[in-house]
Amino acid sequence: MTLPLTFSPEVEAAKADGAAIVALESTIITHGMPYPQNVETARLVEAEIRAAGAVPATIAIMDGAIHIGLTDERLDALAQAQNVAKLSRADLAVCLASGGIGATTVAATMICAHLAGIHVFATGGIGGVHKGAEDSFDISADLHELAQTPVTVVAAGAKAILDLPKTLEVLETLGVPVIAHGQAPFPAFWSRDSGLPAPLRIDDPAQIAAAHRMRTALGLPGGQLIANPIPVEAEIPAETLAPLIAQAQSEADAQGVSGKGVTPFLLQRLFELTEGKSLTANIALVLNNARVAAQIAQHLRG
Ligand code: PSU
Ligand code: MN
Repeated sequence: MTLPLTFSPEVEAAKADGAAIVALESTIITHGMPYPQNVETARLVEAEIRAAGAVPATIAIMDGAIHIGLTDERLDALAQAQNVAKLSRADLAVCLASGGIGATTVAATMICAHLAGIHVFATGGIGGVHKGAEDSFDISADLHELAQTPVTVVAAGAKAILDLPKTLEVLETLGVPVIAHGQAPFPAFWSRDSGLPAPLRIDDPAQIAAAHRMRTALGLPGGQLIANPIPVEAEIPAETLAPLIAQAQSEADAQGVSGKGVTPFLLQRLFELTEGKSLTANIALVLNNARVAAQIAQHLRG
């Protein structure tokens, strides 16, 4: 069976030239932001990567193929489509085999990026250990993917809707390097400081790339999580968010939201409870991550 990989003309050319390429996920488009901000943000993020001298490769499943890089028409169609599946490691093959339309989470994007020979990926925040996981067992497959697929993921830490101490513990257990960029603390998505120290810190993108290559040389599977804080001017203080997160979480519990529905529900409720401020911050941090990912990708070509 041949691998159902379809490259956009832009990414195809970048691969032929050995140019720097940055993968982008699509769940943030279909399940993380409302239309039309989702498609506007996706275009801004792509533009940011091009401005930083790299080529963006937004990844999604359409028409039975893994699309590496979306044309403008495909990006628009995805952003407006209803009932797009949220794909992780478990459901990627089924979506492809059945010809459905699917958005890739961090886990699925890492798998597809690796198949496409792309080493760096920018997103907003990774999935992690949910609050109350001791009862629900809700731990994102993103964490296990970081432990087994060799892609460097640039994110603004993990979302403050998660249990961050437990998320860091699981990452440590799985042997995932968690590397803060430009500061010592582990960032908490909308806020720069989670109150927890990051296990590792590297400020130089070239050194982040060297660490990526070193893992491969050592025969260690898995990637790296680069925890890049939201820009100062865009952050929402953790104290402001804490009561709103608690409210959103108790609503999710009361309504019996579970499984794949939890993260999209919490993000949507926070968007409403912050009167859109969470989305503005989310856009700023993704752009910032795209910039850093493009710098790392310059040192991980080919
Ligand atoms: N970051 C965002 N918005 C999102 C996500 C990340 O700013 O919607 C998505 C990512 O695709 C991530 C997923 O992989 O949420 C995690 O979902 P879960 O908790 O169900 O594993
Ligand atoms: Mn989950």
